[in-house]
Amino acid sequence: MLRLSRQTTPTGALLGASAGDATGMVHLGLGNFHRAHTAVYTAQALAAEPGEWGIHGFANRSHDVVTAMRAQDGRYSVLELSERGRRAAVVDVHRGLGVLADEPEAFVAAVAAPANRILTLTVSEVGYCRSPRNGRLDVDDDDVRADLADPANPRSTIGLVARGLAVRAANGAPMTVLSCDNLQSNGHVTRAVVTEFLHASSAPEDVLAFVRDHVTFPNSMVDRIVPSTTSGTVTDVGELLGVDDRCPVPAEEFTMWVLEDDFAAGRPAWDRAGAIISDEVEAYELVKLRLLNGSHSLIAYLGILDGQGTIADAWAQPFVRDAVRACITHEYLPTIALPRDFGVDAYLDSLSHRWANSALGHRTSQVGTDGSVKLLQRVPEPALIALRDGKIPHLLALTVAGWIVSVAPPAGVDAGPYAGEIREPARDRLAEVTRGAAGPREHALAVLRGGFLPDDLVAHDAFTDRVADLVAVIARSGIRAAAQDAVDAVDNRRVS
Ligand code: CS2
Repeated sequence: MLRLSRQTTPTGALLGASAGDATGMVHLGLGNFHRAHTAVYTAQALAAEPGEWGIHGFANRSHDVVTAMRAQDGRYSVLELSERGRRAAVVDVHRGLGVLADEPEAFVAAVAAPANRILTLTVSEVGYCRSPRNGRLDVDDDDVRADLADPANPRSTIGLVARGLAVRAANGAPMTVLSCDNLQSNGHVTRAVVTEFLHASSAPEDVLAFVRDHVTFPNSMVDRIVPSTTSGTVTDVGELLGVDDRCPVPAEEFTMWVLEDDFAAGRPAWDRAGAIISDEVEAYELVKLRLLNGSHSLIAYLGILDGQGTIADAWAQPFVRDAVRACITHEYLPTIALPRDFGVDAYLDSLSHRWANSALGHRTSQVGTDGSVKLLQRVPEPALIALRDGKIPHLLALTVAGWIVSVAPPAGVDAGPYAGEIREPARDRLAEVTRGAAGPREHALAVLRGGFLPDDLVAHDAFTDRVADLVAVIARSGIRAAAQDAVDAVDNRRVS
């Protein structure tokens, strides 16, 4: 079979339009999410309204996608998987490719180049270099510390973005930095950590003024479930398009993007590609981060501890549905001011369908990955709202307990066959703080007091005790018993 390229792309298989030769955007984080989301919206926007918006994309460390895309004239396909069938189309909007770890100076130069007017980021929650304890720039992180001492040779994401903007300040061309990660107020957060970095590294006043006055950081809510690529993805694309694509991206059909219209130097016509321009982005973010992502984490950890390899298999278990529904009804929904005219019942229905999509093969371990950082966006705020209202958030406590047992099982507890697939950056530190714990309760308390969660949440004994109890129930009687215990307790939630 011929390799995918400009010449071999089948007629009619192009998604939206190709970008022109010039770049207008830089993107950091060339993983599957970007390639099935922002890049797809860009291809469709270019079909609606041409413009110089080719993307110069940088992978963080891995060469795999860059090597494969280079061999395919920058092209790859998106494979949509639903219960109704499969569909593939080719995306062609990347006009420069690089690996950040190999050539950070090329990234800095691309950010500084006036022709590039938007920097988009999908660096995951981990990339924002924030302290789990207070959400500010994590000056205890080794890379951040090194970058603050030598800001001209950065290696952390925020150090690199700050460096790019500092160099750009010399030409003064306005720019937009657009976070496409699952963080509450992702634009505000990005501005805050970049600005903190510039101050802490003693950036000159003209750089600070440039970033303050000429760089915008719109908030955006991004949504599309995008699993990892497998050999099955390559085979499916081969069957559908008749070409050999070595870096296709599987994705669900559903896609959503809500953006604040705060662009310093223009943007592609993403609204004509279905993106929603709104002044209520933060409300959409809350809906998505809690109802989808928070529930997703609960499904993932309950599933992992129940021996379920995929989200669809986990969601098929009645005990998982009961726990997630209780969590949404009693612990997430009461904490959200919904956007105007938002149809919450239809949204919850669509979530249920999306999680049930067994064609996707979305792994519980993928959603369980990076829990120490992802949960911070999902659990502490709603938990604090309940606690301040005198209620114990039992299902949020269960989410944390599930994470602890999945990534750092107490002695004698078997977390099942899928727990080992989870990538967890805090694994070593978790093992360190729990070493020698007298039992599952003490084990859990050691994690809770180990600096992994915000100080103001850990200060609530009602919460830490409940998490510790649930870890003990999981250790003694299994995850189903713990989920039942948490669901039974919701009717009786007052802190005694
Ligand atoms: C998931 C998200 O891995 C996770 O934590 O909750 O990646 C989720 O699939 C996307 O945010 C959906 O938009």
